[in-house]
Amino acid sequence: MSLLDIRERISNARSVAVLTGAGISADSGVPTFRGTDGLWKNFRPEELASPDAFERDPKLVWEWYNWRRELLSTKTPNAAHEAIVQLEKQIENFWLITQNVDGLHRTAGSTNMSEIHGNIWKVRCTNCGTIAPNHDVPIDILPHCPNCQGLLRPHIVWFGESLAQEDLDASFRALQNCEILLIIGTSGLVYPAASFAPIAKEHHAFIVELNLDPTPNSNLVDISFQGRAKDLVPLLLPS
Ligand code: BJW
Ligand code: ZN
Repeated sequence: MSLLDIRERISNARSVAVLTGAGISADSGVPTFRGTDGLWKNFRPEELASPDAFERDPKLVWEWYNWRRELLSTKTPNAAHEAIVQLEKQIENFWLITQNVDGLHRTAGSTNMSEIHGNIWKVRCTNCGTIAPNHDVPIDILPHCPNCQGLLRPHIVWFGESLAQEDLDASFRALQNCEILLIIGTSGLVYPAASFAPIAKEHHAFIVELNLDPTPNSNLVDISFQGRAKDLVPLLLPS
């Protein structure tokens, strides 16, 4: 089966879900998590993206986020992000589930979406829970809540933390109802997103994976294409 066949299937589908990971933003120059260019000062992301790390050393964790915010502020969506916006416009029932916190899907114009791991351009008060947009580059370290002076943290889901129930509900709804699931640029290692392909399969979705390399999902999906997201995703757009 070729990409052209998949395009044909998509053009006839009434419901499509898309799951994206860091690979889609790699084509915009954003480092992936498990690639070596994702390292900062020799820390692995797993060492910094946790509530324990923030409790131990909030300044260090905020410095890491400042490094990433600075880098991201120079990046723009690529052809793959843009193709997904077009899919949303053309498919009757469309839902994008992204693990990315970089906000590039939103910048590109996607709206029917769940950012299941949060967004690096939002902050949350550790005291009163208020969530607010924040685009400061760099952000003042340590940032405090204008309402209650509590310490602000990134509005991001760290390891060991639960995803927002409304994001899980919207994701499960999309996975259970889609005719086609596209999985783009994720290593498929992090839960609960790692269980999304099996859920869609149980509900008889046709699953297509697009990734530079094979992943744990490759054996489960109906078809897997190897290549760059920015080259492959635009080829799936119904003409
Ligand atoms: C290209 C490309 C190009 C490159 N084109 N492709 C069940 C079993 C075992 C463990 C658990 C479990 N349930 C929960 C856990 C614990 C944990 C977990 O999954 N651990 C695993 C590592 C085993 N999960 C959690 O803690 C989650 N919480 C949760 O489940 O709560 C309930 C609970 C808690 C505890 C126990 C049990 C239940 C929360 C997970 C939140 C993860 N958040 C992160 C960090 C955010 C920090 C930040 O950004 O600031 O989100 S982890 C990190 O990985 C980030 C990403 O969104 C996520 C996924 O990574 P992704 O996107 O797949 O990137 P990479 O780098 O891994 O892969 C890139 C891919 O792109 C590669 O495949 C490349 O080939 C490809 N690629 N260039 C196309 N140009
Ligand atoms: Zn507050």
